[in-house]
Amino acid sequence: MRFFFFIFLSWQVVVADTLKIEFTADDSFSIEVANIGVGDTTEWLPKNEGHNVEFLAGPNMEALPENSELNIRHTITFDLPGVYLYQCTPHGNMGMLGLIVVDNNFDNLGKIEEVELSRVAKSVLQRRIRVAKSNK
Ligand SMILES: [Cu+2]
Repeated sequence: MRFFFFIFLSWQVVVADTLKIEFTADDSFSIEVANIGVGDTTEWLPKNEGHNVEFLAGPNMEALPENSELNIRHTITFDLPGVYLYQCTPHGNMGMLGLIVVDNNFDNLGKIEEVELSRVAKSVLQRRIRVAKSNK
């Protein structure tokens, strides 16, 4: 389900979305690649146990979004355009990772591809990147 918040700025209307992503029973995120806009929020829901959200890279490497503890609801609002890579800490090596692309901005893709990952996770990441680009 999506919630819309309307903000009226003199003559234009900005719509901020909340995207809900669940931890699935088969150790994955229900939405693996999310293309969102600046100011949109992503909310991870602990529908299944044993998972969390850990950010590995983003457009500002000095200030990545917060990680979450296991089994809790987690909400992040994305104000900076770019690509964000996150994983589930216990299952990242098995490829439980996701991408958030804010504003279709791929400027920091090089940094994303430099993140050290297991072989499985690396190939999963390459698939996610292809999907992200095709969603553009
Ligand atoms: Cu997990």
